[in-house]
Amino acid sequence: MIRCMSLFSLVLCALALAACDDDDPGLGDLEVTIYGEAFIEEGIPGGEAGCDGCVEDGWAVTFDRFLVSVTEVAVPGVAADVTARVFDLARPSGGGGHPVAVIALPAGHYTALDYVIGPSPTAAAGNATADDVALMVDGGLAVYAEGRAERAGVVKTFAWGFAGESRYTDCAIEAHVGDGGAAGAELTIHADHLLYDDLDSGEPQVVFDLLAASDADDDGVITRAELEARDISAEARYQVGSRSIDDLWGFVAAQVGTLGHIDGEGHCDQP
Ligand SMILES: [Ca+2]
Repeated sequence: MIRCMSLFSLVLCALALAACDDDDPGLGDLEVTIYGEAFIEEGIPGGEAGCDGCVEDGWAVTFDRFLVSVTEVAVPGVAADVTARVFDLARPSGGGGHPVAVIALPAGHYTALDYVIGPSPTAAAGNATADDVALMVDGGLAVYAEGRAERAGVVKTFAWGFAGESRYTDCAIEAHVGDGGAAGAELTIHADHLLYDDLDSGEPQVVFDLLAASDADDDGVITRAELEARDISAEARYQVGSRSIDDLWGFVAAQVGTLGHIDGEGHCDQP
C-alpha cells in the first residue's frame, strides 16, 4: 500500500507512483552553486598555438566583471527555484563557486538538473552588487562580460552585454540526497567559449586576434558596433554551420549560448 506522509512525497507520488514505497523517504537538500572557474576568476593566460587552457594567439584575457543572470534552477518534475539572481563570477570564490539555491527534495538519487540563464526584470542580487543588478535588469541582459586582453603591451578592453536566454536541460548530475542530508550541483560557466573560433567544431581554437583586429578606430576599446561591422562570412575559421550569422557580434552572441555546463565539464541538452 502506498502511503505518502509529506506534501513533497505526495507530489512525488503523483508524478511517479511506481517510485513510491511504503516508507516516506524524508527530505534532503540539493545545494546548487555557480562557478566560472579560474578562467573567469583569474583569467585565461596567453600562450602559443596548440596550447591547452590558454589563448592560442598570445593574448592574455582577464575579466573585471562577468555577470550572469540565473532565472531558474529545477530538478525536472520534482522541484524548482524560479528566483532570478545575478552573479558576478569574476569575484574570487576560493574554488567553491557561489551559492545559487537550496532545493528541498525527497531523499533519493538525482541525475538531472535544468537551469536557465536569461534576462529578468525582477532579478535580485546573488553575489553581485546593486549596480551590477541594475545593469542587468535595466539592460535586459542575461550575460555581461567586461575585461581586457593584452599582448606585447597592446591592450584591448571590452564590455559586452548579451540579451539572449539560454535553457540548459537534463544536465548530468550525480546527486545522492539523503534524509536530512545534502548533495551539491555546480552550474559551471566556461568563459573560453567566448573566444572559440568555430560554432560547431569539437576542437575549436581559443583566440583573440580577430576580436582585437575589430577595434576599427584603434582606441583600445572593442565595441559591439565594431564587432557588428566585422563581416566574418569570408573567414576561413569562424564557421557558423547553417546559422544566419555573418558578423562577429552575432558569432560571439551565439557562443554565449554555449557557456553553461554542469559540475565542471559535464554537459546539458539545449532544446
Ligand atoms: Ca574601438
